[in-house]
This record gives sequence, structure tokens and C-alpha cells, in this order.
Amino acid sequence: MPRIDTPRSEIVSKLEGLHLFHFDGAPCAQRVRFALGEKGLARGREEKFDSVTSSSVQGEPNHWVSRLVSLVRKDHMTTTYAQIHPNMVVPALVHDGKLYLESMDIIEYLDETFGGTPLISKDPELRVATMKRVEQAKELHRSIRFVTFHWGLGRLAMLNSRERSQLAKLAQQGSDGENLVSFYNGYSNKTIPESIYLDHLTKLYEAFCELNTELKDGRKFLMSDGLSIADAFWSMKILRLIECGYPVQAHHPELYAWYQRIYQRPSFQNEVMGKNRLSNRIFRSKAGIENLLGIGLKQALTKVAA
Ligand SMILES: N[C@@H](CCC(=O)N[C@@H](CS)C(=O)NCC(=O)O)C(=O)O
Repeated sequence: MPRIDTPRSEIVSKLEGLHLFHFDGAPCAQRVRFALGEKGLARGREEKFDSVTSSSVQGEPNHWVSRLVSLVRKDHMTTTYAQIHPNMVVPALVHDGKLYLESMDIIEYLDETFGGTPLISKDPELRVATMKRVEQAKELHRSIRFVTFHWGLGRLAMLNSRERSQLAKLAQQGSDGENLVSFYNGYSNKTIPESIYLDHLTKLYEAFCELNTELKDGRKFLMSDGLSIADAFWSMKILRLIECGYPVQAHHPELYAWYQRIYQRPSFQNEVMGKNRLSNRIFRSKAGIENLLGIGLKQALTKVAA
């Protein structure tokens, strides 16, 4: 049963209908937007993430209100957002004044509450297997962070000392459940050894090899011929890694073909790519150049791929 979180923020209880706190380029938010799209709920108007004017708090039938929390401007490291999400990460969903955190719990909630494509099977065995795959994806999110920061975001994602003290202060008041403080200290001071990044890349590579093997039996999606929450989780990892220059097709052809099936779905095109297209193109070009120069993720992979 998805958890309802108790917010410290007064914004939450004021919101009517569906409001999603998210960022276009964040995989954790992308999977929730994908699920919303599969449920027939489209992106509606844009509001400032902290706006509580009488018009901004209103819901929109069959749509969700978009409240962008910019990870570039560091909106997520403000007191206002930390009172909505104590871990200072996106996404956070509010439905009629109730707060839902954790992308897995949010998608479970959407699946129980709205029609459209079912994302969690009613068959007990398939359900258990699906949630196991989702848990595996959840655990590997840490690896996605290390790999995509190192080979994708680079200096852009480093925090200066003022930003790091602000983060540490907010983490003390909240919960820092995603260990942002230690990650950003190591990342910004460049004290994380290359071997750690390579270990995380190895973990992802091995998981993709495993999925690639499973897909060889001809199933359309990860768990069966039906789309599921597992597809929502894993496809966003692939999207992000392709942006960082991971040659998915060359290393995992079945997985790449599966990803293409997901990529072509209207929910992916509209809700995931939508406003993410330009940054997707910029990151892919940057990664393409680094791979050409021999300093990219493609070359790093040759060290981990058996
Ligand atoms: N377990 C959380 C993870 C959320 C998470 O880590 N979100 C990332 C974006 S994918 C974020 O907001 N990161 C902020 C940062 O790295 O500064 C979930 O699945 O909702």
C-alpha cells in the first residue's frame, strides 16, 4: 500500500487535483510522468513550485499541474522544497492535498487510483517478480547517480562550499535519505576515486546483461507481453545512459530493441521527452564528442565489459 507522507510544508494541503513536483531531465521524475501518461493524465499548466495563489492551487481535469523544481538552479535545496520533500529530491506528487513521495510508491498509488494501462499485475506471482525488478532498479539508482554525474553532468553538477553548507543544514532538519551530503562533498571535491565510478558502471552493465538475456525469450516488455512499472523504471535508466554516451545497442541489442518499443509510446514521447528534447540532444552531442576523443563512457565500458 503506497505511503502518504506527512509534510512539514503548508503548501501541500492547499493543492487541489494532481500536482507533480519534478524536473524534466530527472529519471526519477520521468518514470512518474511516463506512468501518468499511461494513465491518460497529460501535463497541464506550469506553476512555480512554491506558488499558492488561488488560481495556481487549482487542479485540471485529466491533467496534472507541473511544478518544476529545477535541479540546475538548485530549487530542491531550498527550505521551501525541503519542507515538501525532506530528502530534497524529485519527484513529489500531491493529490487533493495528500503528499506521495518515492517514485515507486507514487506509481503504485497512480495504478490503484486511475484507469489506463495497468502497471502492476493482479497475478500474485508476476506481481512479486515485477516488484523485485523494481527494487533492483531502485537500488541501482545510486549507481546511475555516480555514472551520470561523472560521465554526463561533469562540472555542471558540482556544488560550491556555500551550496554544500546549505545542503548540510537542510539535511540536518530533514532526513537526507538519498545521502546527498556525502555524495556532493566527495563529488565536488573530486575525492571519489575512479575505481568507485567504474564499480558503479560494472553494476549497471551486469544488470543490463541480465535483462538482455531475459528478453531473448521474445517477450515484448521486461516482465511479460504487458507493460509494467518495471519498464517505467528501467527505460529511464537507459534514456539517461544513452545521453551519457553508453552504446546500449552495441552491448545489449535485445535491451535496446525493448527500449525502442517503450520510447515510441506516446506517453514516452509526450511526457518523458516533451520538454526534455533539447537537453537530451545537448548531452548526447557532448557524450558523442567525448567518445570520439576516447575519453567517454564508451571507453570506460571497455574496462568493465567482459
Ligand atoms: N528514491 C527516490 C530517488 C529520487 C532521486 O534521487 N531523485 C533525483 C533525480 S533522479 C534528484 O532529485 N536528485 C537531486 C540531486 O541529485 O541533487 C525516488 O525514486 O523517488
